[in-house]
Amino acid sequence: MNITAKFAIPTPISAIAPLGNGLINETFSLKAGNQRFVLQRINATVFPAPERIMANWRVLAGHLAKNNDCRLRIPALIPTHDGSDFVRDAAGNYWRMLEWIEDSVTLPQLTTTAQAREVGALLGRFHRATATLPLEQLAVTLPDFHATPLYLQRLLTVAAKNDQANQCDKIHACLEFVTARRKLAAVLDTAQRTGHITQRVTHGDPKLDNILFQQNKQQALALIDLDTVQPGLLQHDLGDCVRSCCNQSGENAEVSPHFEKGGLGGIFNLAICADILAGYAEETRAVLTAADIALIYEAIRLLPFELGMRFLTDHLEGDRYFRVTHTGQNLHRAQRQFALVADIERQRQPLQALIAERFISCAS
Ligand code: GN1
Ligand code: MG
Repeated sequence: MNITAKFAIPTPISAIAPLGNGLINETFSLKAGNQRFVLQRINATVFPAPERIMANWRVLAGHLAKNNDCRLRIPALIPTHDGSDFVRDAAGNYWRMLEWIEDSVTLPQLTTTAQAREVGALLGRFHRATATLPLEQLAVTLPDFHATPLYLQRLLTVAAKNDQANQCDKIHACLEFVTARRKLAAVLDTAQRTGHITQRVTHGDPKLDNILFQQNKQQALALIDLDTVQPGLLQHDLGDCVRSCCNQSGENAEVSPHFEKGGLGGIFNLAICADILAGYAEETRAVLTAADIALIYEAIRLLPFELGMRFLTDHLEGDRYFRVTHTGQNLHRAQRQFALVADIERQRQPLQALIAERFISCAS
């Protein structure tokens, strides 16, 4: 089946090439006539009902079209000739076509204060723009996506049944690291259950790769990868964004043998974090409550902890979820996330001080 021919795009179609570093979906760029587009195959093992993603996308785009004083840009969904938002191939896979945002780039890492502020501000604008979008209009695209206590439970269950886990020193060290922090897993979940914080519209995956910059690398232009736009907690987004942007050598970077002590430090970049928080705080004054702010430090610590557990579980389960280039990569990624957690803990005092400073005038 010719997938691209189903979409309402110009012809001829050429130059189809893999795009980006996503770990879940398959993404391609293509040329159609004189225009470029993005084609994606959605991972239906991860997303139980991919059509919900496109339905949420439409809801979000419609909301932004009417209420966008934040000037937030997202890629448009390109319909098929018969007006659908996706195509299913013979094997049942879901494919979608997206607008190519012209003159944009992704940044492998943030190098200036201004870029970090832009990232924080873009995420803040997303939360501000969606604060008036009723949650019941959004479907849940990925159930329990940030249910950290469930990730912990699953990891411990999988590890208990896995012989490799008992024999490998690296896995053992990771499990000790996790066990020593098991209380951390419930911190946001409990705050939500007890009514201290409430669900909002979240992006779910605001890592640096999902933020497009203008070609001059100065202004953040658009937020992409909207698969996990669904009800969630603001802290999940902010924690995840900081986790990704402040881990400056990236998710696959080398780890020291003493990763659980934060290596030799220098893993979590506090200066970048300060500017992300400054940009975010400026945009979210009217959106954040004092209870939201009180959980920011824990969220920054929690998200790398959660991702580390997810990587480790996937390693123990045979790399079924996150794409890998070699066996052991998910274990390595887990170690890197735990090293980040340890480095955040090492810098707890200055980090808490700067959260207080950045958000002080926002508390309501
Ligand atoms: C996955 O597919 P991608 O690369 O945008 C994952 C995120 C992780 C991220 C780590 C649906 O995102 O939760 O933070 O990898 N997405 C899903 O790079 O699980
Ligand atoms: Mg994604």
